[in-house]
Amino acid sequence: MSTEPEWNVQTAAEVLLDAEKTRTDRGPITGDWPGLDLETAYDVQAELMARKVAAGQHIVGVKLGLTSRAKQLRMGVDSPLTAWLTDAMSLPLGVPVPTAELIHPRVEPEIVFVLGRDLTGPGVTAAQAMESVDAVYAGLEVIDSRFTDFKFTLPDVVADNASSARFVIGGRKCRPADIDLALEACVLQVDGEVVYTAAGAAVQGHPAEALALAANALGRRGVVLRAGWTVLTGGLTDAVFIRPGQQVSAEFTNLGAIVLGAV
Ligand code: 0L1
Ligand code: MG
Repeated sequence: MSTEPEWNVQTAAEVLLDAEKTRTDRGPITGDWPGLDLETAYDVQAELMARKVAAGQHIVGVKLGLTSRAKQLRMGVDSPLTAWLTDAMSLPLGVPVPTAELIHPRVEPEIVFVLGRDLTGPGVTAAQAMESVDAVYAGLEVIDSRFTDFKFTLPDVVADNASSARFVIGGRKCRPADIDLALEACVLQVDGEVVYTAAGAAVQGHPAEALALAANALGRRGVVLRAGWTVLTGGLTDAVFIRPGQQVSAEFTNLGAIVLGAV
């Protein structure tokens, strides 16, 4: 008798949560379940998040993934996606990445919005999206795909909540009107060596476009972006591995610098 799971939304969510809990990477779900389409993958993501919420986590915002060409080229996936942030993913500034809790963490620099009012799509333009933003911050996202070697298709990474693991928000709060975010530069270093550079325009031409994209995509699924939520607009550059003892830093023109260690 076969011991293969019967693939459906529930079993896929269970398999991904188990991989996260046991720190065990696996092959893509689409290898076992070739019929997993994008819409069903978002259902898996929703089921996975419902289980995290039932276990006590709270939704604190949304994240976009694969919004820059650098990320799309590296991952071989050419479409942006949305996913969720919970309080359990938030790493306070100055606290190192707990690598023992993760599989193969990588870090990427992001421009982060905190919303001052609700934002309801579809039909939202980038300019309208920016009107809902209260503050802009520098950010670092720690991603940790549950798939071996970060190899996945779009439905796989959507189901896996876009490789979410941890995120850090910088200490300098900026007003959106005070910065040209398309021209905001970022230098990413590992142990003092410059690895990647980018400007805010790397994210969909302007990070506000990414915010509008999230509002519109989630609006079509009946979800409103709430005042107070954090929005990670997507990696500006490719991500770098972080190992115990290493230090990754992102220095922005106006948003300040974030340094992230690892234990
Ligand atoms: O910000 C991002 O583009 C995150 C993408 C998540 C998928 C990944 O690179 O593992
Ligand atoms: Mg990211």
